Amino acid sequence: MLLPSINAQHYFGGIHTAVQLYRALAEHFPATRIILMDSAPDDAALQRFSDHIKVCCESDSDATRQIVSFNDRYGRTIPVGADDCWLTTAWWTTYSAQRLAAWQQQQFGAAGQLINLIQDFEPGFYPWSSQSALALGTYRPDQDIAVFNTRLLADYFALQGLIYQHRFVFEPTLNDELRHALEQVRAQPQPRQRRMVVYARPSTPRNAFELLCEALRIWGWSDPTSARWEVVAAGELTTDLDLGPLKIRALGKLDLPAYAQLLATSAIGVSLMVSPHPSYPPLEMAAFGMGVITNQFANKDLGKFSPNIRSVEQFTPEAIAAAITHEAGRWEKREMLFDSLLDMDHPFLGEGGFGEIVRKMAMS
Ligand code: TRH
Repeated sequence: MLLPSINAQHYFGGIHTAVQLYRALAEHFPATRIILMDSAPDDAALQRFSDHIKVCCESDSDATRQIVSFNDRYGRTIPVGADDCWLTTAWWTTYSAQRLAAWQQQQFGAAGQLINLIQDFEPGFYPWSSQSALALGTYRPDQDIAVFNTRLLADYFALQGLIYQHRFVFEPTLNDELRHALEQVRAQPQPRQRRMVVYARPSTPRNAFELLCEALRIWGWSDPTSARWEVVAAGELTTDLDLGPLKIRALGKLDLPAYAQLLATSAIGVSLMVSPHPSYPPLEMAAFGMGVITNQFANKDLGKFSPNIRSVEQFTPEAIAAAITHEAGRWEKREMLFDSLLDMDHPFLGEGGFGEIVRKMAMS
């Protein structure tokens, strides 16, 4: 598997999902390695992979579970065998693996199979540019196996004319640590505060941080009850923000128990995502019984999944502010549904796992 990083600061939903698929596939391979393309693993990350050993990129090791740093790769090479198969996620890891597979073709007469775990429509992360063109170029529906994170995303690809001959689709599920925390919360519910949690990631444009701030500012100026709310930002923000009518308290990236505790005790969550993928936070917030504000995009409308989710159609600061006002009003009148999605038979709360997909892959 080629991955950007396994370090905690990069370990959000996408990388966690890739690691889960890797672990399910690893059971079917005599040896596996994780090749890290962007950041060398730190000690804490290596401890989370205690069944793997760290191997220098140039050594031809026999270890059955390896972690290889390949971030510092100028002028260096990596051993590749005829039987190596590739699992990628994030377009630049796919780009690299496709070139490694072409090298196998030249050397050994056959390229290794490539499984592309597609977790978003990545050309959309850039303006029309070299990057967007390269990202688009990594979609090879005639050659690679696609594993789509959500039916929504698979349908979006089909709408773009990208129809993979070999494709598998899964619905993501609540992370095990969060599931455990949710069970505890349901057994012993805690009082909720008049607190709003916003998913704030200024470094990932798809999470629309500027729109979020502008919507909060409009809400702050237009709704007198906003002054009673505490607004906290989870994700990446490390210093508090003064938006004028209201302040955002920065929480940075929380560990999962602290994140679960925050969701269990807060009333409203705002989590935007300019992409056909739902992203995990709106589903997690809804699972923990919060009133959630997110946005529609192309074929995505999470409002269909839960009465706890308000999915704005018009992606404007005014529309988002109006949705926040509405949810805040429901909280004041205690009209909100604080049942988790658990009662709604949503796949996000199902058992999940990649066993079924891996079995089907082995059969095809
Ligand atoms: O990996 P992500 O940044 O998102 C990716 C991309 O958005 C990609 O486009 C998407 O398709 C893919 O995931 C599935 O993660 P995301 O979805 O934003 O989820 C964040 C996760 O991080 C969530 O599971 C909870 C966790 N988290 C923390 O551990 N601490 C925190 O403080 C917060 C806010 C979240």
